[in-house]
Amino acid sequence: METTFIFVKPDGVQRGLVGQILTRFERKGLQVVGAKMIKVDEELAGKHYAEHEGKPFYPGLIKFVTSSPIMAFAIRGVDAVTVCRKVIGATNGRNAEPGTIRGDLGMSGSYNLIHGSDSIESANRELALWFPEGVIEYDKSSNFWTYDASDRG
Ligand code: IDP
Ligand code: MG
Repeated sequence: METTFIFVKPDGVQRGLVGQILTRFERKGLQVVGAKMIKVDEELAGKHYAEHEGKPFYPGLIKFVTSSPIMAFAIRGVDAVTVCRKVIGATNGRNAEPGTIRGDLGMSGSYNLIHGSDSIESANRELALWFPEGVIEYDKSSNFWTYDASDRG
């Protein structure tokens, strides 16, 4: 099992899409192990997006994610990092495949509804940053029918 970090960006919250977006992960069979609404400050936004500092879109990105509340989630499952990135889709909603969150719900490359960790290392770093209190540990009974225990997948 992996745990990854996602957040619904201000555009997703303002457009009333949090429920629809979370449903994508729930119906896939993933487990929510953390959830909270946050009004992000510049310090947190800067730490989260440190890899993009210096890029032309960075100032706009920080302004965007601090402009209005976000909804943060910790999501768990087998290969959760890769699976969530696939569910989310390509960065620009106009290029993202139909069936993905960005492909179905978005038209922008910056207001693209949702963030998802891009590697296990990023997930661990981002979870420590956004959920310093840790995630919620509990058994999800439906995992029994979500995964075939005999093939470890
Ligand atoms: P990702 O969210 O698909 O991982 P990244 O390349 O990590 O995409 O970029 C982080 C975020 O920065 C994007 O989700 C998007 O909101 C914004 N962004 C990325 N590239 C551009 C761009 O070229 N113009 C404007 N905003 C961008
Ligand atoms: Mg990224």
